[in-house]
Amino acid sequence: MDKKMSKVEMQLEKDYKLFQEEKIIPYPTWQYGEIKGKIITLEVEDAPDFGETAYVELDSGRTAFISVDMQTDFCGENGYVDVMGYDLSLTASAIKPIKNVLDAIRGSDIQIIHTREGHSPDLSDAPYLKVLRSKIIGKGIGIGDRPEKGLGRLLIRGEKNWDIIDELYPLEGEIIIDKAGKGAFASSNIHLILKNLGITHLVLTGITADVCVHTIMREANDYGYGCILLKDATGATDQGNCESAIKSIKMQGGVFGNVSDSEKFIKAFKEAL
Ligand code: C5J
Repeated sequence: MDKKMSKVEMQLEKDYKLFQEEKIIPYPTWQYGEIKGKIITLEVEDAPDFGETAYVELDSGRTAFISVDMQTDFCGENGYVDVMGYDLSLTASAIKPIKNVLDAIRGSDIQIIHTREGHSPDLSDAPYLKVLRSKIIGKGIGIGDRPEKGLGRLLIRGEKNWDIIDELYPLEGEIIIDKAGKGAFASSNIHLILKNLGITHLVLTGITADVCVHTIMREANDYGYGCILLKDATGATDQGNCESAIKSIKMQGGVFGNVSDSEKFIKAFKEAL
């Protein structure tokens, strides 16, 4: 005798059929309840397979836009990334697309969240080997040290270089999450905040694509959040790593979520209004 289908199995049949007909990954109202804001239908690339296009539905009232670590230390002169000798233009390229999205969504019901990576002045919350390796690659100037022309101690909370760059500085009402790690779920209160706000989907931007953005996306994906990376609103210390990080999200039909870009997101957001 056939086994009775569970609620999840029945829903999967329905949503699979919808995807076959319309290429839409629907907002799971069966799971989260009625839409709180507006439905945003966002075009995502290379989904489910490379060369194909699909559409992901988001509830604006349950979506968080996350700008990861847009700090001087990661995209400004004499910051951490600069001291390590990397090309700053690769990480700074994310600034304009992030600003464009912020300009479009500020004042809406999408929750804006900024993260900052950093450590306490006595380095007590910094993994020792992380600090040591940074000193080695920085030829004596690593996490906790002050570069000759720098604004303060690298990646130390409260220092000017650790803070978010002026162009993207959070406005009142936007949430700032301080994290001591590359990810955020193990080293900050982000999960509590997202749960308290009823957030189900994350639109990820910021730097660096292959390190903090990817780690947060992987963590969030495992916790069941729907994640979308805006690929032009991210960057890395190495272009090849950035491209690989973006490509790896798209494997297996979207192993860590989906990929779109800032223009598509702004367009979808405006169409939803
Ligand atoms: C790094 C980050 N790359 N924000 N941090 O060390 O990605």
